[in-house]
Amino acid sequence: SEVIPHWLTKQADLKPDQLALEYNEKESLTFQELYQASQTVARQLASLGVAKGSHVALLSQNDVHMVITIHALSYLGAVVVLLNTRLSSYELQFQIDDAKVNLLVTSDQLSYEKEKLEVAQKKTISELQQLPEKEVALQKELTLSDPFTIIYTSGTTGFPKGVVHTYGNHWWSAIGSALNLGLSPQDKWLAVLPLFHVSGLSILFKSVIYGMPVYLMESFEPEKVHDALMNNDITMISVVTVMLQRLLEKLDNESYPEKLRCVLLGGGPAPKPMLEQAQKKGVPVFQSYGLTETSSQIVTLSSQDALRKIGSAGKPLVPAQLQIDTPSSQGVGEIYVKGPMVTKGYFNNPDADKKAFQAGWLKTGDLGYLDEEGFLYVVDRRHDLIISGGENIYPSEIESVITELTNVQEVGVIDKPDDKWGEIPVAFIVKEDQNALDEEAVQTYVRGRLASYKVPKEVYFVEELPRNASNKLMRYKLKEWL
Ligand code: S0N
Ligand code: AMP
Ligand code: MG
Ligand code: MG
Ligand code: MG
Repeated sequence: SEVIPHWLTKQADLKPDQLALEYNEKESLTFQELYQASQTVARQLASLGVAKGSHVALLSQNDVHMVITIHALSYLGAVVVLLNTRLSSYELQFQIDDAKVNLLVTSDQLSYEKEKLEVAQKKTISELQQLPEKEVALQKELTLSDPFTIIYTSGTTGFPKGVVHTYGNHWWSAIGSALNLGLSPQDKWLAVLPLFHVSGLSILFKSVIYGMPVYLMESFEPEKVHDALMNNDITMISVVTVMLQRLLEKLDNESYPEKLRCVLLGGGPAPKPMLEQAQKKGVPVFQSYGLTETSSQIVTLSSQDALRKIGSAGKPLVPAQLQIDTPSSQGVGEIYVKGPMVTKGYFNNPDADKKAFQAGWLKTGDLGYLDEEGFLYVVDRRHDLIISGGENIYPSEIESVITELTNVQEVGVIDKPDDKWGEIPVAFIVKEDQNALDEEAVQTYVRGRLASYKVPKEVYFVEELPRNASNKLMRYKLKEWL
């Protein structure tokens, strides 16, 4: 299988003094420093027995230690399982068990989660830093077909699936992006999207593959991001719609510096009025389409085409292909994609693999069409998927939790359009008797079990749910009821 020199070791050799990471507003690491820090942590992890093939889960907000730990694990050939900090303990435990995790590493801030979760070994970042270094041979090369990261993505059945990314997936994702967006020695990419999503994580690999600095931010505070864009020589930033909306609100009577050349927008649909407003304010938005399974963007619209093709997600990247499966008379069909950035499959889940892949193509479940020039328009999401602020929710995950409540006979969850989050989940419930359950009780129960963005914002109690002849819930009817 194909092998490349370790990407961080390479940059430490080529550009030792080049800035690799800026964090906490004023602190920074060069590639040489990032390399050394990562090698040290790799040896500390080795003292715990972490080795090639180990599965190490990381639960952390975006911070410098998270970046170092990810690179450290690559020096050991271990697989990183990236955990979403907004999930409940139940959801985290499912992923830890499903991914066969050997060690959990949490940031110090999230150490309370560590206490609740069951894993063979657990360490906070501070505890990790106390460990002795074990002298082991660290990887000098990366084998492109080796697995490197696992990120869970919601599934239609209510159980999330672990998307496995190889080094090659991340490599080709970064290369495809650079061939599309271009590279400049001045580039600096602002990472405020979570590193536990491929949207944020992919920026780290672009950094070590391009030799490009990353400006890392721990949480999305619109004023702080605005100031960083104004004052810190940022050329690229990745955002989801809700972030761009909040940033545009901050941009009155001024514009971003000329050097900000790309605002990469992805993770869900982009409302046209927002795109038009961005255009008016001179913000260089690049719309994109991508999935966790495609290791980040796989289709992108350049800002030059943004107005002419408003609403389009663009064209597939150089190494990628796209086709519309069995299009209707209007040309709408399921979006299939193919390319070396596409995952080879889910972790330990042959059923999911069987459903998702066909003859080398990933069946995305999304519906779209191509215009006469080959630009992609995404018209509907994969079955029933709700996207709230860039976070995915399947109705079935919420339905199965609500069903656990006594006095719930049946429940149906749908999405409702929302000005802030794009979509929010709402629930329709048929009670067994008329008493003893109100909206708040339902919300409180769900809040104890699922991430808070999955708590139905509205709960309606109804006499019955609309079902078709084969007893299938007709969600579109529920949408009409709204
Ligand atoms: C939008 C974000 C930042 C909002 O979080 P914020 O404001 O920091 O909230 P908190 O302070 O943590 O919590 C306050 C309350 O708000 C609730 N809440 C938080 N997030 C959401 C949400 N998404 N929906 C609804 N409610 C939310 C909290 O629960 C809390 O409520 P209470 O008080 O009740 O507990 C944050 O949500 C965020 O970071 N979103 C983005 C996630 C993301 O990255 N999604 C993309 C995933 N997709 C991919 O990775 C593939 C596509 C891709 O790679 C890509 C995507 C975008 C851009 C580029 C690319 C690329 O191709 O490179
Ligand atoms: P995730 O699994 O979190 O990466 O989410 C991927 C899903 O987000 C896709 O399957 C789509 O349903 C949705 N999505 C991503 N990009 C777009 C876009 N440009 N327009 C509409 N939906 C999108
Ligand atoms: Mg997903
Ligand atoms: Mg916040
Ligand atoms: Mg998502």
